[in-house]
Amino acid sequence: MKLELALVFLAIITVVANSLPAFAEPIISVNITGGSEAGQSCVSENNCYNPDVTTIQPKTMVVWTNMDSTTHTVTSGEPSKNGTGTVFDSDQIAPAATYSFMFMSPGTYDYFCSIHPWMTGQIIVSTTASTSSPNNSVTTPEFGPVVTLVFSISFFATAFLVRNRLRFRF
Ligand SMILES: [Cu+2]
Repeated sequence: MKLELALVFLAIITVVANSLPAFAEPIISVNITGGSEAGQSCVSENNCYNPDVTTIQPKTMVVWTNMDSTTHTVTSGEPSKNGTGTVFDSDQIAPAATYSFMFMSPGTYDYFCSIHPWMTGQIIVSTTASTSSPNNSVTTPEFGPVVTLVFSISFFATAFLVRNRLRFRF
């Protein structure tokens, strides 16, 4: 009887573990390129933010990582227009630090660095496009380790129960 209960318990754990990706939002990363404060090269190569244009689905988290040795910002809007920073504004991102923003609604979101306004980027949120970018892969956070953990627990629990059953009942 205990073994049957344990197997039901393991089945429930397995179902819960398999449903986790439904709750984990995709994450995509954009790098703030080293040397961006100097201007010229990243502007001509369109990679001050790398990639400078990223297309994602709604409910995708974008994480900007400052790979430069100086402070930058991720500020919504265009530097030549009013109302910048109204959708999102990272404030100052220190070297090696990150800023994250979850995009919920479809649309085209321009952004720039308020300290170095020649640095521009764009996030396109589209329900029809798949989440993609040329330099990064989409990751589903914390699902891999959970699966491994659950599998390990299930394996050892089953082995333990089978061993006990063999010892006590046969
Ligand atoms: Cu900057």
